[in-house]
Amino acid sequence: MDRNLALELVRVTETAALASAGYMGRGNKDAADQAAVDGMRKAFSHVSIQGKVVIGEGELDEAPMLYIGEEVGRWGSGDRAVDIAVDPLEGTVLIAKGLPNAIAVIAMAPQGTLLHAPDTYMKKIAVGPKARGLVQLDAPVEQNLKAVAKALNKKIQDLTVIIQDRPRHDALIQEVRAAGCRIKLFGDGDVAAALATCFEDTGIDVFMSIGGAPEGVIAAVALKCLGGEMQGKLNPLSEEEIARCEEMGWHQEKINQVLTLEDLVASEDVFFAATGVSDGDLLKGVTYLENNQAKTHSVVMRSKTGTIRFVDAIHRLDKNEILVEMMEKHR
Ligand code: VTB
Repeated sequence: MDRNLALELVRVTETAALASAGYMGRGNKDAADQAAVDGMRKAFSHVSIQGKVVIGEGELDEAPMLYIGEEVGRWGSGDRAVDIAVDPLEGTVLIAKGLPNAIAVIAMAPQGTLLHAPDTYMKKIAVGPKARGLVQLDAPVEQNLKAVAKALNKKIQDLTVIIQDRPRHDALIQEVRAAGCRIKLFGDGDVAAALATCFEDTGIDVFMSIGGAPEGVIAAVALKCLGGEMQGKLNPLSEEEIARCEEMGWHQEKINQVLTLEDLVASEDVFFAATGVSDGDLLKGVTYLENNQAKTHSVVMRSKTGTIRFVDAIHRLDKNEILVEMMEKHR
């Protein structure tokens, strides 16, 4: 992939964010999600790729748009064949309640290189570049935290671990507390939480959680671009999830396997783009300005070149054709 398609991708995440941000605090997570999906799909048709969704809104029968297997992009004859992973609105509950850290996000990689993760839970660990290679998903929590503290030249009491606020993490939280670390609990949106480990300003050093496997693959693309480390292991929590794994050819032995960053994303030329929908640790959310304008804040990355761009944009909601359509439908 020669051209920096990341810049094309940011238009897609911007459109999803702009389409859904109007739903902030309006208590309707499904409408917000639908708006993001709608915006993302519309904007995709202008991107010069032959894209296939490998992680999306679900199977064809359960999602009308951006379903797994859907073709996205312009599909021009010279366009590159790519795997696409999307989460048009990562944190639908966050937007419905007006809480921080909702983002619109896309990951892209050469065809056949993104893990086709079943939609089940996944146990995950992520750290920034300085602690890369020093954590092991299955190692005792304290051992990992000590290794990270050493790599970051910090006292263990000064480490901040971000964990999703769920009863399934009660034991983990106890272990992190016993090790003496600080904890930041978050309600939803574990892609943003994993990403935060790679930016010192966020104050977040380690991400440990059991969250969605699809979100794990998306975050892994970002961590690859950022030089961080991420590992995962499928963690189906119900009979239904086990059946879903089996349907996709994940038998018990494969489920138990620790997936390295390489297993999650088997390419060194991957792209990631995210736009803030509500204000977050890394990205500000959409703000509305005078004269029908709105401002977005995004981050775009490419692993091959290692470039990380923060892109601020001011959009005219009454001039851009796609945005005009989105505003009519969703505001
Ligand atoms: C996870 C996490 C996501 O929802 O899928 C979570 O990866 C669902 O957890 O980022 P629960 O089933 O406990 O609610 C998110 O937080 C948002 O989609």
